[in-house]
Amino acid sequence: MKNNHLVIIPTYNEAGNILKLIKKIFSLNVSVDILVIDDNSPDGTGQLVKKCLSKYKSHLHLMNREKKMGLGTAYLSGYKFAIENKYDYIIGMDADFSHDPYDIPRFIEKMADCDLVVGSRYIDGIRILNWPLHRFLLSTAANLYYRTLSGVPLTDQTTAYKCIRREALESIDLKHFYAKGYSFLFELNYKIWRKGFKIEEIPIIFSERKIGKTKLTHWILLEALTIVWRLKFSGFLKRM
Ligand SMILES: Nc1nc2c(ncn2[C@@H]2O[C@H](COP(=O)(O)OP(=O)(O)O)[C@@H](O)[C@H]2O)c(=O)[nH]1
Ligand SMILES: [Mg+2]
Repeated sequence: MKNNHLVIIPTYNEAGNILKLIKKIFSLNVSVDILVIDDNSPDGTGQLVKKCLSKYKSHLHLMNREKKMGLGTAYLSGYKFAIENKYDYIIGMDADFSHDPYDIPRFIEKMADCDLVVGSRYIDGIRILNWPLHRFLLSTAANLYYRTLSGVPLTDQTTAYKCIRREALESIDLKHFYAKGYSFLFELNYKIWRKGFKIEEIPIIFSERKIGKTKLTHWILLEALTIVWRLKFSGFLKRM
């Protein structure tokens, strides 16, 4: 029988991390299922997960997509799966251990009175380990930019570690998202906030990956710069 909550993990070239992460999550004292969304990683991440599907039976799922299509579209496919399979809470996290799996129970606990819980690296101080300075500056600038322009009251607008109630996901149109890449993370917060759902943050520690490489590209950064204007402009057109 399936569990009530689902953890979505998008992967691209995470062969050194994914099985360890799956094992760690299933060893926690929480009942969650896992969905890995792999974009045909050349390093064989998808095949590794496929081999251990039978071990975890109905609690581990794998979605294989034919090519790299961006983090945002991976999450959208995962959310559709979660809605179809009636999971209550849907947690998103990176595959590279930047997000500590031990935080999962804290997200679930906080969800008792929230619709979206966001893991923030920036409430009550800064909790980032081993990030190069340019990544930190980029993240800080992106947060300031998004908060000032959009009004979304979060200290961390771009974190992927978050937990959403299924009803909140069902209320937004998953077919119409502008962002394909990392800025999807902001677009989702923005849309849920605009619907008036209750959003809270919990502090998390983010540690830079030890295995594998980042997939952040200049294209993703360009999309991140324009997304807030596209959302604001579409809202303006709807009001006309
Ligand atoms: N399925 C899928 N996963 C992706 C894609 N891009 C990034 N990821 C995953 O998204 C997570 C965050 O990516 P990462 O490279 O660690 O970004 P960073 O932490 O910002 O440097 C990791 O689990 C990646 O494997 C993509 O295009 N498709
Ligand atoms: Mg990472």
